[in-house]
Amino acid sequence: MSNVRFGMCPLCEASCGLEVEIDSNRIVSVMGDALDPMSRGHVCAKAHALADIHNDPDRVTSPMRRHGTAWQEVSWEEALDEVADRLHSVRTRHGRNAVGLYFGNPTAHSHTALLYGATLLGALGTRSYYTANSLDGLPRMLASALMYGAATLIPIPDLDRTNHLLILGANPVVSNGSLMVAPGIRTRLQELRARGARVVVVDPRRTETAALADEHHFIRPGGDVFLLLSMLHVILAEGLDRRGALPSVDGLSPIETAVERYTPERVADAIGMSEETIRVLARSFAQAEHAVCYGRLGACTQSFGTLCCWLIDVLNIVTGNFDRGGGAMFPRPAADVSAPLRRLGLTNNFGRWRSHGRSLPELNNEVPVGSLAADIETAGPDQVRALVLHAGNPVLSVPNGRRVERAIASLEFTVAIDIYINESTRLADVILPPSFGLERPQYPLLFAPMAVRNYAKYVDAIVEAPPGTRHDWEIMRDLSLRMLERRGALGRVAAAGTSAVSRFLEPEDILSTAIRLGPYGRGLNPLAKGLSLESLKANPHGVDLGPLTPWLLDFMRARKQVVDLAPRPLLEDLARAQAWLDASTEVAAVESSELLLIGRRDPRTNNSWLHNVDAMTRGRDRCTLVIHPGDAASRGIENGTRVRVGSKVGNVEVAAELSDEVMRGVVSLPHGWGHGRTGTKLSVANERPGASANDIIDDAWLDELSGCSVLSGVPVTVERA
Ligand SMILES: Nc1nc2c(c(=O)[nH]1)N[C@H]1C(S)=C(S)[C@@H](COP(=O)(O)OP(=O)(O)OC[C@H]3O[C@@H](n4cnc5c(=O)[nH]c(N)nc54)[C@H](O)[C@@H]3O)O[C@H]1N2
Ligand SMILES: Nc1nc2c(c(=O)[nH]1)N[C@H]1C(S)=C(S)[C@@H](COP(=O)(O)OP(=O)(O)OC[C@H]3O[C@@H](n4cnc5c(=O)[nH]c(N)nc54)[C@H](O)[C@@H]3O)O[C@H]1N2
Ligand code: SF4
Ligand SMILES: [Mo]
Repeated sequence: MSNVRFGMCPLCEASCGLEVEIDSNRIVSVMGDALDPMSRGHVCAKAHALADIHNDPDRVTSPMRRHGTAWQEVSWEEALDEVADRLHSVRTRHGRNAVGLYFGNPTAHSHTALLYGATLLGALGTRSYYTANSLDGLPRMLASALMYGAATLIPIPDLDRTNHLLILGANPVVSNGSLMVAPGIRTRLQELRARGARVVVVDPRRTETAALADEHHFIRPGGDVFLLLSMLHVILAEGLDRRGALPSVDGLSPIETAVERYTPERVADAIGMSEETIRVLARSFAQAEHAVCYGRLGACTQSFGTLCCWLIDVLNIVTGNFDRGGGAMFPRPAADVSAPLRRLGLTNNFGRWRSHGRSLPELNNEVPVGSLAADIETAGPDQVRALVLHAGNPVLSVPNGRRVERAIASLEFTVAIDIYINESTRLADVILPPSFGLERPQYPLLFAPMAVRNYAKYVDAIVEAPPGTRHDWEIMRDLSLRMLERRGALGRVAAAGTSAVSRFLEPEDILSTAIRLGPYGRGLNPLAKGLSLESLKANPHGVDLGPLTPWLLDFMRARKQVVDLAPRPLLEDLARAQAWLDASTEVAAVESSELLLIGRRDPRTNNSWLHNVDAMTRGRDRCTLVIHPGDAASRGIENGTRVRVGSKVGNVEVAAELSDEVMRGVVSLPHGWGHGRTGTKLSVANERPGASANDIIDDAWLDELSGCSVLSGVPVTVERA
């Protein structure tokens, strides 16, 4: 007999509420939950993939050990012991930094993995700690650490109340939003425009989001920093700022000095925008009653990503649109596990150590993954010789993926905690299979703090995980205990302590305490009214906690802190941007044979790993190179022509798709493809392999300040294959 249960989609930040029909342990249908106060019934095509992955015959459902090219099933005890022995052996011989740890993107979508990830990192005690954040939001976090003293304070656009939304380098209509939890974004943007607000998109590609906007302007990839400097120049020069109403900030006068030289005349040609457009963008933003500039991946994972994130905030602040309704705001989540760390000043550590192979700076313990291959290849005391890979596919997701592939293959030992034998995990010695998606409880621990409304929601597991799997957090716990136990008497004491604590502090216990002690919680009084894990469980649709309210500036004032508008490392990094501007004006005069590569997301993809679901990849080829007809003509390229796209690090061959949706000089290729490699078990994905954008993205490119990989605006050559 089938019945209906309520769940949450773990695939992207939108975390949509689901109404799931199940029959025994089979997912019959997945629909949007109309009663979810955030997603209001919205789901995208990908939600249906949850059922396919749950049942995917290619899924790993028992621990596996590799012998050459063959995999052998082993028991959990045997697998965990072997992993702990091998990691411990590397650690004993080469030191703790010789064991690397990588958390991929889905780690962020499992609150239980997040809570126990810290335990695993603690047990490994390694400085060779990487996450997908250094392919994504690292510059944003560094800007926050430098300006507000906390990397976790991410300004979120108050989407539902703004009058003017300026979007730089984001395509939320396809991505469903990032560092902005706003499920059903298409409807929200339509509602926004229906009440008279303007949406302006700045992007080298006329995107699906641009199609819904009032205005779209092309910009040369990497040019945003100069657009922002120049907009600030116009606003300050024309007295359009709201300095009278500015909160307690430091550093307005260094900003005035810094932007002085960036007149629209100076930057326009280099960024491919007219002077008049820059002026109009600045004036309309400053004159709107409530405006907010929202920048995401395209503005973040580029050469000047940290500068962009900083200047976006400066723009919001000087126009009076910061920590104020309709502007950039800071949600108040029900469970804010980073708040105690923030209070202790533990979320603004930067550069305490540097990565071994490329000397990239640490931010709150993690070093940029752009250093991983070099950390493995470079001899020395901290050389990485073993790797723990959790929910990541760096072979496809990190620039110069072929180098990453060779590096991981050369390791002494690798363990992957993953649901698939994919391009990265096939290189592991042992794979430990976790539960997935609707097979475990969910709470948006990382995403409620980024939502455009305050809300909370907890859902239980809806279906049972395959019998041979374990939850991510259990795997992390058991691995941590075994690692500690191997470290002599002290280690055994630590293991016993961790084991005892973890019995009382399972993820649900931690979550329950955090909610109780949070801003809406019952506190320690059992009779008091307020939010608790139990009350959330009783309402699986979720609870609306109201619109965003201002709090950060008061909080900082009470602690005698001020927003630093002009942190020194950022001012200094402007020199690097200036050098780019000087060089680019010279280059612009020459007809360049190189084109600038940008990415593109498809509504049915999720980075590298939904391609094994037939319904997500069926039909037209999605891994094409979009090129402007003008750039195609001079190369003899027509629609459908196979082209070779190349750079210093490699070549790929894909079909060309001619369209003026990209600006002249820019080509677009999606990432996450490049399947069909020997040893993978992805029967559907391997039939439609596509090519990996990261096989041609040169890893030499970095946002040098943060060390974040550059995914956008890298030069490539394009010719007929
Ligand atoms: N060129 C280019 N490269 C990019 C990007 C780009 O735009 N352009 N985008 C970047 C971005 S934003 C990101 S976030 C990264 C992502 O980079 P990664 O996180 O390295 O890669 P994913 O493709 O997300 O792979 C996720 C892996 O997790 C596994 N998985 C799924 N669910 C679970 C689970 O519940 N538990 C466990 N243990 N495993 C699970 C999947 O099988 C898959 O192997 O890629 C980045 N790379
Ligand atoms: N369907 C789908 N949804 C996803 C994902 C997916 O793979 N598929 N991945 C998820 C993940 S992990 C993330 S982090 C989010 C990312 O979500 P978004 O931040 O919305 O990222 P993208 O959709 O890649 O959009 C980035 C935009 O930046 C533009 N761009 C590139 N370079 C520049 C530049 O120099 N300047 C400017 N102004 N624009 C530029 C690109 O053309 C593109 O339109 O999406 C999430 N949602
Ligand atoms: S937008 Fe789609 S993928 Fe993202 S949470 Fe909602 S249903 Fe899942
Ligand atoms: Mo991401």
